[in-house]
Amino acid sequence: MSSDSSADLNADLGADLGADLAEALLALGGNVGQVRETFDRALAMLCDGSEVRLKTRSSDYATPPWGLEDQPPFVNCCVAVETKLTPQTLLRRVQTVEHALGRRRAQELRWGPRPIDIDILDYDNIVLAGGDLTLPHPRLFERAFVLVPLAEIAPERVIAGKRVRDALAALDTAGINRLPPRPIP
Ligand code: A4P
Ligand code: MG
Repeated sequence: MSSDSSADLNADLGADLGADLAEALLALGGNVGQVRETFDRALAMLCDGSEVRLKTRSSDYATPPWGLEDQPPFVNCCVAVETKLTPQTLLRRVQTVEHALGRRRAQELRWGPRPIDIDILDYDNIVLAGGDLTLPHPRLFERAFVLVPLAEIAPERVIAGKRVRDALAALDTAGINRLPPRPIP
């Protein structure tokens, strides 16, 4: 490193990021606390601009609870990021962020209430199964709360042979509503 100034450090990290970049699609959801603010914090923690860079963020959507219906509505969004992390390292990073923002898996019901959940939907079309990471996300195509925001940012993307907008057309989107942008504080 040629200099110890933080500006130069960031410039060097930015240059590194350009080397071997993958694109990952992530789904964020939550229904406990101020979820939209939690999304902002999650993305600020996750997308440090060096190892993970935010490319596109969908609108936030209010969505009816899926899987376990007797719980408050969720807020969901999707993002595209560029990263030089491996898929497994990205998974550890998102789980660290979830934990920092109050998610406690051991105390949750499956598909139950949570302050934040971050799923990796796709990572450069890699197929993985059997370990602690399945790619693409196995329940992606069952979930309008994922496909509605994903279709906003990547309608033509083909994942596991299915175009996102076509997969969305096969699902019931009743009750899913785009939330207006929040005023800038
Ligand atoms: N894991 C494997 N593959 C992946 C991947 N591609 N991305 C493993 C992320 N994690 C992956 O995760 C359990 C384990 O899955 C992790 O340890 C990781 O090693 P989890 O987040 O605790 O999973 P879960 O909640 O039990 O199940 P699942 O199917 O991921 O469900 P969700 O999506 O987390 O369900 N309704 C609405 N409207 N909106 C929602 O956001 N969310 C849920 C939670 C239920 N209903 C919802 C929503
Ligand atoms: Mg999950």
